[in-house]
Amino acid sequence: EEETRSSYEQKLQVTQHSVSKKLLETALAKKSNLIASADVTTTQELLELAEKVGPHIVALKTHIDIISDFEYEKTITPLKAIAAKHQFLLMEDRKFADIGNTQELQFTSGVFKITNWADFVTSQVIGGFESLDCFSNVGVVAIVGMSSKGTLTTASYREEALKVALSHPNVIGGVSQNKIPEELLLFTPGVNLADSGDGKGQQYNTPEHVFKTLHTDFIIVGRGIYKSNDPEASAITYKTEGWNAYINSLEK
Ligand code: 5IU
Repeated sequence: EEETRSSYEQKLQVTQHSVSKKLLETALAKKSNLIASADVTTTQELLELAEKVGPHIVALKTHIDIISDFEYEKTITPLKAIAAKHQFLLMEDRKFADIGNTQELQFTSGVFKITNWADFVTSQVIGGFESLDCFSNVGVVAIVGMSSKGTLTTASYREEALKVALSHPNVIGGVSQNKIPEELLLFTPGVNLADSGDGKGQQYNTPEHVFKTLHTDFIIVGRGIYKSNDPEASAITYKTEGWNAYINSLEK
């Protein structure tokens, strides 16, 4: 028998973090739990994708270090404007994995200056509790489990990772392919309606599966959207599938 899950409204009532609140409010306003992963390599592709999918997503997930022509003013300034116009958050998938001092430098310095524009970032928790202290002005999504074949995020690793995530005030949620405690938001990548893998270790599930069995809160879709001939139409499809799967997951 399936257990019930908390709704976005219920999570909104108990959450303390301003970024969780924004995510949940945006989800309810747009009837969307979709995060588009913008794994494109030029500023033009990034901005075009953001403009097309913007109305349908709660957040755009970036890997800002793969943009080959990155320039703060040319890349970030217009991206922030598109995010404000279409009301979505910026999630930098940096997956920090170092000691606190180095993570702080990676977060604030270099050309990307992530601290100035990201609403939330992903981080490994392998550096321990204090390594996350530097992210006090954003939300942190802790990497609890990975979607790739042969990942080392075993059940015992995930259990320890969750202890760090649950105890740190900057952490709003986790990335995982398994259920996590309800007080954290669950973000699930590895979602694709057409493929079961990519030949490079990625493993895909459907929105239906991740909402029903994992009680996920947000699906993360990359190639299913940006590789499609019509990214906007695909975003609408994933938004609709994701929302229907969420509604179904509320029923016992
Ligand atoms: N991503 C995963 N799996 C993980 C984690 C992150 O796929 O376990 I942690 C990222 C990698 C990529 C996006 O940026 O999510 C998924 O893209 P595709 O939908 O194109 O596979």
